[in-house]
Amino acid sequence: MSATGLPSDFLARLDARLGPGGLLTDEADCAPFAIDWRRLFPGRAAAVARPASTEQVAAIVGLCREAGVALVPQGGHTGLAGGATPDASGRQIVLSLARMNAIRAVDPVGLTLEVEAGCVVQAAQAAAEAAGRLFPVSYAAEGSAMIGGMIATNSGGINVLRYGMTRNLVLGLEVVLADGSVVDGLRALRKDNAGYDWKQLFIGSEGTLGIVTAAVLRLVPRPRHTETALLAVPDPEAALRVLAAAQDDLGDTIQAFELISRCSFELLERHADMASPLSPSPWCILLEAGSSLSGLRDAVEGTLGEVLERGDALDGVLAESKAQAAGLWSLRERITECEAHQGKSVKHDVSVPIPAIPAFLEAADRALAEGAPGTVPNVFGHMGDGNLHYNVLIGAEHDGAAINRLVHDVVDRFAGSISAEHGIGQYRVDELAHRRRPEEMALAHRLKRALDADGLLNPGKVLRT
Ligand code: 2HG
Ligand code: ZN
Repeated sequence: MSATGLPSDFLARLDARLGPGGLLTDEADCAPFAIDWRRLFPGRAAAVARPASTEQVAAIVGLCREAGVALVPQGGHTGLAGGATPDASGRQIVLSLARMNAIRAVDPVGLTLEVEAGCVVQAAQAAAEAAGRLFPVSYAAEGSAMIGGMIATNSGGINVLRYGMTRNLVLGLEVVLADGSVVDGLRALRKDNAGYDWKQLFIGSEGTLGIVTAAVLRLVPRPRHTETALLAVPDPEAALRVLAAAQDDLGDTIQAFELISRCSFELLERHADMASPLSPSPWCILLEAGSSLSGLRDAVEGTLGEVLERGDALDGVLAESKAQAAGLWSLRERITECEAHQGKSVKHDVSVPIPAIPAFLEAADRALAEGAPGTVPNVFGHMGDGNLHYNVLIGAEHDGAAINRLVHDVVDRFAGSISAEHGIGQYRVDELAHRRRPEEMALAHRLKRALDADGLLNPGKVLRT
């Protein structure tokens, strides 16, 4: 054993297998990989392995297995649940997939894209766009987030109501298992019922069952016309009526329907000097529709006219240009960053049945006012798919874990989920165990044991091991 507590020649063997630049061991070099974006889960890594190929990933997993060393897979380092950072023992290895960033193939007719796990989400979008197609997973962190992390967390984003979660957009996967074997399921097929659909096990498993090294993603036709509108609404009930009107008039051309509270706009004003083009209102909706058929603008204008006339919307703006649409989107996308500048917050990534959103918000606000006076809800999110970020701004005197439980109790009353799109990571690991039925947790532990008997893949994430 060496001073690190790892077998003495272990790091040298990793280094030899990875080649020049493949292994970081210096504490200062490893430090940025050992803490999450929110800086809530500081850890310490024995080393950071940066493989450049699937074979190297398999070799590293094999060496870690022989030495009994745990591995923490990491992508773009944008997760909000501490799912990709090591613990504080200094005995875990971070496996960064960043060097495996190739775009291997684009098929604009078959509508598929094959990429490696370290490809940045925005680069995958750009490759689809260059082929005249759309890769529809989109969120504020897309400029850094990587495909491997997107798949490992089954991430959502702003287009889920039209195109589904990441799970709906993965056709094939290549995975390295805990025993170092490589399972190649990189099939570009729409229909494939030949046996178990095993890839689903790995999507959303946060690197605890296997390491995603490459994927075949589903592309969609790129809508020729896109219309983006910001609407001021008096309350969440009115927002629901706007959603119903948009569903009636615009059908499945609606691709985003985001709810933004007044508090979020205040944070944007304070920390990014960004102002809404509309006069202040308790809530806003950012709506986007897309179609390749003509007539979309008329249809969107019709919907806006109707909801304004009925008083469900108080004010509204329909973007006149791509630049104006991008400006509206940047208001929505910069909320997270402004919330971080504000100070401490307790994040909630919840979903409830869509019609229950107004009652959920009322109940959560009440629970907070009674149970944690002095806190302020900063609510925004993907109303069109039922997923809200009911984040709570807190002071030093507040107990974050208690606020978490308080809000999740309300989520339970509405038969919702405590993790809609960010995953469990370390942040929600106890809450998951507490809230899921024992049979579901027992099944999860059986899957974990079956695929990672020694518990070396991302231990302590999703499940307490
Ligand atoms: C979003 O919807 C992201 O912008 C981040 O999921 C949410 O900061 C958050 O809580
Ligand atoms: Zn979100």
